[in-house]
Amino acid sequence: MNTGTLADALDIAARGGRPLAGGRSGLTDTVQAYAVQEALVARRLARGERLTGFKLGFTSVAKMRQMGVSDLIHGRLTDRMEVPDGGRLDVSGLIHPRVEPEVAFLLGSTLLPGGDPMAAVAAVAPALEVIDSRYDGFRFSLPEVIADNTSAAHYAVGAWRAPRDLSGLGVLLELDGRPVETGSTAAILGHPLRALAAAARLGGPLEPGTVILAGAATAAVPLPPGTYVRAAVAGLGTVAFTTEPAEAAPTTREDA
Ligand code: OOG
Ligand code: MG
Repeated sequence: MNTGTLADALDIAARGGRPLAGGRSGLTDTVQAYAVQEALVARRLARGERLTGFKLGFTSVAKMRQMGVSDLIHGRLTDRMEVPDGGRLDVSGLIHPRVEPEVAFLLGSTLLPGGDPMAAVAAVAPALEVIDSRYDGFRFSLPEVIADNTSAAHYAVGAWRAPRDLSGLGVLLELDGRPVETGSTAAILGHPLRALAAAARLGGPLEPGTVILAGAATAAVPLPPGTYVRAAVAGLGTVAFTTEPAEAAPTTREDA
């Protein structure tokens, strides 16, 4: 498939809430994969969406092991993907959503490759990312997931706090008040600052106001409808949202 055709197919899959027709893309080249991602994101922007952020993926061993890949990837976030902290998210149009706990950086000035990345950071916050692979069964190669904008679907960010040391903070993910994953920010490349440096290297220059998701600290878990999701990062606070309950199946009455 050429770049535009694959971007169209992935776009249709995401909008229709159905995995890519014909299964996998067969893409094997990461340079072409980023070109597909760019074309895919361009389709969103053409529909009036606005770029809000930059995300890193596979920055933790937990995620690499879960998905069977071993390289850092990056994708783009838009305003349409944002879920307000404490808000609601309708997951009925998604294919097979999963949620994962992250930390977020907010840029106060332009992030340039090299130099001290923390100098560009205005604030930090706990975050939740909802991923939803457009490939059947959440199975993909590295180029395939890159083309699919790294499975990005939605994200929520907690209250922004003054920049602080994010090393070795406990991370907890809860569904309906039950702990489902626990980890540490140390799982993110040893220190989330390394994710920030990687964002500068791979995505730079990134504009002031950009949100950067450092990548999940734990494996992702399936996200059902009608669920209260919360992440807590020790010393940084919490972020939460609720998924809309499943629509009741229409009842058919067989009178007579
Ligand atoms: C790809 C997205 C990876 C992360 O935080 O590691 C990612 C996927 O797992 O489908 O967002
Ligand atoms: Mg993620």
